[in-house]
Amino acid sequence: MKFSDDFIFGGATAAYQCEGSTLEYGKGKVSWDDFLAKQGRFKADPASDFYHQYGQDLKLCKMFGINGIRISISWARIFPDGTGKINQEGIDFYHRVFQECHKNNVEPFITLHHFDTPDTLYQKGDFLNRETVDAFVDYAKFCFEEYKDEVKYWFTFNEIWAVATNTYIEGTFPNGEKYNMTKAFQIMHNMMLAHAKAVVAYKEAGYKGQIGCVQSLEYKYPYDENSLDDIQAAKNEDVLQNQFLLDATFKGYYSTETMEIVDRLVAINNGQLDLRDEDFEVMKKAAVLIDYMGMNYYQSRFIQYYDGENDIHHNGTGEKGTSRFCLKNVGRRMEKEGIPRTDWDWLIHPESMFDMLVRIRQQYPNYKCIYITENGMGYKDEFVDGVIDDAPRIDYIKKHLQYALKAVEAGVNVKGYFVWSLMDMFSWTNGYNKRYGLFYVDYETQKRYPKASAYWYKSVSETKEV
Ligand code: BGP
Repeated sequence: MKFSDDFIFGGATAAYQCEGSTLEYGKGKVSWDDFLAKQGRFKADPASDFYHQYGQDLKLCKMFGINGIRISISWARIFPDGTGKINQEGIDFYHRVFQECHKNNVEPFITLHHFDTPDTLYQKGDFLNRETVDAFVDYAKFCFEEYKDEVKYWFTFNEIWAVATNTYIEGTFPNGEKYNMTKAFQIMHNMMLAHAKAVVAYKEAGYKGQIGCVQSLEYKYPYDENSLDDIQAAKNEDVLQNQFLLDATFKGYYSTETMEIVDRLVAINNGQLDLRDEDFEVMKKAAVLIDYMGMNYYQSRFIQYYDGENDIHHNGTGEKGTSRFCLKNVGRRMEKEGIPRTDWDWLIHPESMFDMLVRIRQQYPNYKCIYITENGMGYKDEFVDGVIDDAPRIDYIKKHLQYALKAVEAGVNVKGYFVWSLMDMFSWTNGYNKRYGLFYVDYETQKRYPKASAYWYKSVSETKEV
């Protein structure tokens, strides 16, 4: 079986990770700028300098059969303070980028928010503050109208779970709070509310394009499938990362099963959630109106029962075997024999992507369509005289594409796949030694070099076979 002729073989990017020029051309500060400066490990300038290099990146897309690109708009380039005064230079920049996409027959899929809340709003509580919800909707409406002739595919948010866990559980995103389950759930809810309001606004205005959001999912298996405790631990983590957001996306409310676990986890934290009836009204509307969901999929987890103290260590250096994720009353993530890992301890388990796709179709039969909006492998690429032989990455992508195709065979409507990432770029908590690109970036010269994976991806895009 082959992929259909209109299948998107894409590459994914995100503004803050590739644009560089983080405080130039009228752009306002975002939550990351001071946070990274304080850490002093690395910064997002010039990254892959997409601000100036997008012409060559899009040319490479065309040459290598990449017919779709995920790009995010930097909110603070349009509204430097999040609301109010606009920055014309920023607005014009994205017009130029989108026009260049179309010139090269590369369909732009645009994300409105990819982890980079404008600092002014971030300082007021980010999406925990409902003012940010309203500001986001205004920004979204502005973009819908401004770019209506160039953009037909929108995503409201990238990876709401990643925002929640990295900000409030793992503490690796600004400003690094740990083990606060209540804030994690609350920010997910508020962001899904903002998503829903933006979707309803888009559809009510009658634009011709399509809209959805991007969720990051990981299949959670019990470490010991015969242990009831492990089964419950896996369910806890599943609700925390997957089911809470999938319910919000496709139902517009949280099921009783979901809320039982959410309430328990929040109560243990002595917390309380602010979930209002009027939120669910708009979320239910959006659940019917969305055209697709973007699924970022990298790995699965094996979860064991755990009642010890919270203990999380993020492997942000590529020193294999240094990760720990033990969450009190939720579970502990385990390695599993026979399942390989990357140097950053990400499990390579492609069949779990199939399991997740099939699960969505079964559990949320109204889902319409799925784009795999990110999948790829962080790897310490070696550059030898301009040649980058990234065979492990090819193997990773190939197997995931095979399982995507298997899911299509099983009746799941998957319409596209975007490799994370199009070219090497800045990685939020890992810096620059974790490369993902199809194209190697020499950060000194900003020259791009196609890796072996880029040539291989081109042949897949041409033959539609994998
Ligand atoms: C996703 C994000 C991307 C990207 C990717 C790889 O969570 O949407 O922005 O960074 O993961 O993650 P990392 O860079 O941490 O390896």
